[in-house]
Order: sequence, then C-alpha cells, then structure tokens
Amino acid sequence: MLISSNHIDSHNEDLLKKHQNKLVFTASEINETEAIIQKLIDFQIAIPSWALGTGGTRFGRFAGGGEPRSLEEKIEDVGLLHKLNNASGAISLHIPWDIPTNYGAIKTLAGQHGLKFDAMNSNTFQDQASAEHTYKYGSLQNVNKAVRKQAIAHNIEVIKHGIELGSESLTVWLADGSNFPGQLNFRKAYQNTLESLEEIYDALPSNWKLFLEYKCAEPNFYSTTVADWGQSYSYVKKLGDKAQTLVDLGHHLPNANIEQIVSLLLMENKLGGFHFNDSKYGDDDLTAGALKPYQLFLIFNELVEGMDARGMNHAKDLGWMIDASHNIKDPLEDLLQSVEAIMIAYAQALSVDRKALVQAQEENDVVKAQEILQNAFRTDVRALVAEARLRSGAALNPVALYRSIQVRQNLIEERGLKTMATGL
Ligand code: PSV
Ligand code: MN
Repeated sequence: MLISSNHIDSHNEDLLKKHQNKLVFTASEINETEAIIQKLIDFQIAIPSWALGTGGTRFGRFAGGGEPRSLEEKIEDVGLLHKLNNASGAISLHIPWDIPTNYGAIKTLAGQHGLKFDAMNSNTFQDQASAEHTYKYGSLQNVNKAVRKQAIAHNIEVIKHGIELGSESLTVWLADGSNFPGQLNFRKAYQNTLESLEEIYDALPSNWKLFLEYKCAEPNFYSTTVADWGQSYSYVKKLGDKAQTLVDLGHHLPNANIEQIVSLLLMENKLGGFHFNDSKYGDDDLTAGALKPYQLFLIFNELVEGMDARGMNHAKDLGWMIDASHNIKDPLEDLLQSVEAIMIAYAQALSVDRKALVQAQEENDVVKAQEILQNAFRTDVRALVAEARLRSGAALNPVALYRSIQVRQNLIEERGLKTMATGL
C-alpha cells in the first residue's frame, strides 16, 4: 500500500485551524521555536526491521495480520511510517533475518521511500540451520575456538552486507554469559570476547562504527559478558576510536540512572547510539515514553547538553533507533507512538532554559533547577512536533490518518491474515 500526498493534504487541511491556534499558544510559552522546529525536521529515528511484525513472549504470540513477509515488505512498512511522520527515514537490518538477495534492487526500493540503511545487526544468539557450531554456551566468549571463529565470520559477513547497502555501522549485542555460578571463568570469557571483537573491529571500513550493546540479564540469568555500560566501555576503549557503547533503555537494572550514564559516555566520546523503548520490570520492549516520559526527557536533556558541549550535530553524530516489541498493539501504530514520544522528549529538552539552568547549578539553587526542568517537561510541545511534520509534508496526526485510511486492513488484504515477519 502507498499513502498518497492527497491523503496527507486533505487530512492536514481538516486539522489545520486547530493546529495553528495551538502553535501560536506554544510559541508564546517557548523561546526560539523556529530553531526547535528546524532541529525536529532534521531528526530521524531508525526503525528496526524486527519490530514490524507482532512480537511475543515465551507463552505465546498473537499475530495481528498483514505482517511483512520479506525484506522488501519491511522496507515498504517503514516507508509508510516515514510518509506519515517524515521522522523514520532509516531501517536497521538484522542478519540473517534480512539477507538481501539483490543489493541494487533493495537500495532502489529504500531510496524510493526516502530511507537509508542504519546500523546492521549481527545475530549470534540463535543457532541457524546451516551453522556447524552451536551458540548454546556463547559466541564470541566461547571456550571453543571454532565457535568463536564462526561468530567472528558471521559478524564480518554482516559488515559486508552493510557495505553493499551503504550502512556505516555494526551493532553487536551478545547473549553471551552464564546461567550458573562456576559455569564460566569471567576473566577468560572477557579475554575471548575482547579478542573476537578485535578481529571484527579490524574488518570495519574506515568510515564505520562498531556499537557494543550491553544488557544486564537475559537470556543468561547469572552473568552477562557485556552486562553494563562500564563493561561495554572497557571493551570499546580497548578496541579503538571506531568502537562505541550503545544504550538500550531496557537493558539496565531497576532504577539505574540512565541519564547519568549517557552524560558520562558522551563526555568520554564513547556514546555511539540508542535503542529506545520503555519498561517497568526488565527488557520489556514497550512503546518509548509509555511509562516513564520524564526519564526519557531527562535522558534527552543530558543528550542535548552533552552534544552541544562537544559541538555535535544532533541528527547525525549519534545512532538513533527504536528497539521495541509489540505484543498486543498494531506494530506500525506502536512505532508511530514511539517516534512521537521521542520527538516530544527531544523538543522538551531543546526548550530547556540552559543559561538559567547553568546559573542555578552554579548557585546550588536546587529548587530553581527543578523548576526549570519541570517547566520544560510540563509545557506542551506537541504543536512544535506537528509543525515539523507539516512543513516536511507529513501528517499532522499520523496515527489518526493511519486509522482513517485503514492501512492495516489494506495490508491484510494485500498480504493475508496469517503472514509472519521474521524477528523475535
Ligand atoms: C537484545 O535484547 C536486543 O535489544 C538487541 O538489540 C538485539 O539485537 C535486539 O534485541 C533484537 O534481537
Ligand atoms: Mn537493543
């Protein structure tokens, strides 16, 4: 299915008056709204190929129908999102779920939808039918050299696919760890992982980055070999300038201060990118901003402050991506909601009165500092985000338009009710 500009225009016409009134009010509340709108127009959030189908838990999966059956259809789905919000201009592929058979055709298709290829993701957490060795006891950390070699070769293969598509980064997430005390020698597991990562790092083109994701637990429940930001930092620091840490919001122990982690990694030039989602208990992979919008805002507050301190380009110098799983919602509606929540948090962070905040901090005026942050958080910035969409030809209300033109119904008619996308 394709969404036409006519669809967008008539939807926007209906909502225009109300939107303009809101925008005028917002501009009276917030300074420099033009600069904020421009930054919002430039900001793009990559969509993971594995989040386009219905997710599941180990108890079950309840598919909603019309899921993409191929890489081409995944690209088309992200194209639909991008047409609706003009903020989802990239797709992140996971190999071997998304092996392209014809690079040229895939690139052309992505180009037609205005999409780029974001980070490539390797998969050494599942055994493939064609694989000689099992990852049951880990991949890059494995005590068996042949297993490590297989996992290294896979990552190098992923880089090669990425080069063909024009991607410029590899994200490595390792399920490696142990389930029981005594199972693993932590030092040896670290050393094996480091040596394996070094081989992968050596295969990176000069303009590429390697993002090393960390996760405190799951699927291993006693230890994880890259468990937290400090452990990831220790690896990427040894690897070199092209290696950086990737923060997935759901990968922390409860109550971790993610905004502080982000701030320090940025200061050390070791923050590579993000996987946005939200959670209550663990790696719940829920819609970004669904539970803790204030935390998301505080994270963006540190990002904006830290990126500006280093003179970084907000849109280009870090990898921005969603990593979520949709068990009961329509995945495309859920992704639209996530992008919206991220844009809102970013706009709020851009609206913080930085000079006043610095002064409050210098004067130890704790009350003032809180007033400044909470004022930014509590001021409604949704009209700025909508205006950014309007100016770039997207919909004022993407979810409403998605529903009114019955996108999911159309996809079910095109693809069938029982289609299954690859992913988790
Ligand atoms: C692991 O939980 C993770 O967050 C990693 O980013 C994976 O690549 C992704 O989920 C999908 O498996
Ligand atoms: Mn992730």
